[in-house]
Amino acid sequence: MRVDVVSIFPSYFDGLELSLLGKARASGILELRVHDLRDWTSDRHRTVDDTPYGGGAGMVMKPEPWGLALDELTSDAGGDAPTIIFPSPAGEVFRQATARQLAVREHLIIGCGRYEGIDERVFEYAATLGEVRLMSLGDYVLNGGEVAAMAMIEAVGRLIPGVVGNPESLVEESHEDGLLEYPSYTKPSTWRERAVPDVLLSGNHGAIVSWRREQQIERTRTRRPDLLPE
Ligand code: 6GU
Repeated sequence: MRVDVVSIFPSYFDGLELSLLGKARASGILELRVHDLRDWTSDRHRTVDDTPYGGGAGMVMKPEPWGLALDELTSDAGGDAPTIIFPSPAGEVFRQATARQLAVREHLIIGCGRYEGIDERVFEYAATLGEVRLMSLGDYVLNGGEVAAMAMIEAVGRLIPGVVGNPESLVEESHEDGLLEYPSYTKPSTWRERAVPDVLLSGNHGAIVSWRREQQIERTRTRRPDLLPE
């Protein structure tokens, strides 16, 4: 998979050189390229923003650098049209199901906005070049798309075959089956007067499977009732 990220703070993405995603990049499973939006400006100050038409607080990202960036990053016309993601608190919520959809795409482009947002015409123009999706991490406000983009890249990247060493560890996770994950324990069997639940030491595999399932349901009911059917 190829992922192009466009940002005015490319060094945010340095962290994606670490750990599993870093290995996936080194091995070529994931081709992640981070670009500086200012490379597509032509004025002396490398300007990417301007005041909003109609007035109001803050600045809006100018369309011209975004247009040139999108043209360049979509110009090698081979394969399917890319999916173009704009992290935005005004977008649809990014979920595990979203990550699964995106993990089978050949080419993702992620455009990170700052300030009060990007000129609306950029989204219309991007829709002529690929499938556009505005995506939010949840109902709170970040200063820009970078942190959200990193979360999305990690959630999608780990679903690409070969990125996570043991594919079984992908199925037994929170959100993969619509429930929260069951609690985990390791040695010692008693720590600071707290014992590991007996069932996990019983060797009774069937009992362990049902206990874990009950735990998943109970945790989901108390912590995330919104995930359960009516
Ligand atoms: Cl994707 N962007 C910003 N700026 N804030 C957010 C968000 C995205 N998701 C949640 N809050």
